[in-house]
Amino acid sequence: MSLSKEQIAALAEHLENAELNASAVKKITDDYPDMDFRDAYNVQYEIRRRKEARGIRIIGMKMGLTSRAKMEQMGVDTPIYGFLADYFERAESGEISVKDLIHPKVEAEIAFVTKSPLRGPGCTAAQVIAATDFIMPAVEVIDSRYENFRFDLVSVIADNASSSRFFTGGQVLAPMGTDMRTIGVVLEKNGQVMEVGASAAVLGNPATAIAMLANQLAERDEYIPAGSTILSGAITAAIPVDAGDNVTLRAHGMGSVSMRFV
Ligand code: OOG
Ligand code: MG
Repeated sequence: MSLSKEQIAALAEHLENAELNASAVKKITDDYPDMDFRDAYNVQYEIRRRKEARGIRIIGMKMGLTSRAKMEQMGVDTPIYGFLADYFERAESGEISVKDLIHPKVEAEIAFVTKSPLRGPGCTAAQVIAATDFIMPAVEVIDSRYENFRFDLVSVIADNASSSRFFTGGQVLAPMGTDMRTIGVVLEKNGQVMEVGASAAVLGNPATAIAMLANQLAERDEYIPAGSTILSGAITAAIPVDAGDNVTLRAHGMGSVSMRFV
């Protein structure tokens, strides 16, 4: 750990302002090259605390960089997590205004909704399946607060793993009887296929990403509460979107989720 309490508070305010004003900033490790993972999550938890102090609810969590496609796209090699605030969620078939965002990209994901708490260490994919109420297709809209979407792991963790908005919808599935590895996904923009993949791209099984989240949270004595919505991470690379774009995610056996960027 290299950051003082005051530095953590100042960095959290700086990054949250970048989010709220939709203005890009340079990555924070340029000024704090000695920051470590613990410092980075401390900044993320301080952003979370600031939001909760204003009455914003935390409705779930997300894993990021859980597929090879994403790790290669962003040039980093370790899965990370972030939190999902209530105002990140958008209704299926809804609109999303790009003027509130810096340089949004969309990702195809599988969302898990839990019915009982999940705690690490030692949390397994089987325990995740037992604690899952249902899964559904999700489109995450990521929006790094860093210039040109360029960062290192420590910087992106502090920036709440680029979280900004997400859509869920389509057809929910019970975890029992579903092979979570073979869910085929097609991500379309303006009627054109942009990315295709299968859910096993996420750590072999997206349930493993949720178990990894529980185990990473345990390092801070945190856990996944019942009733959480958790994004398991992008199956394919993310694609940039702009005003006027229509995006549809089709997931095999799970219907589709669509949205319009305005
Ligand atoms: C970090 C967030 C990655 C995912 O699903 O892999 C992420 C980023 O690429 O900006 O949400
Ligand atoms: Mg994501």
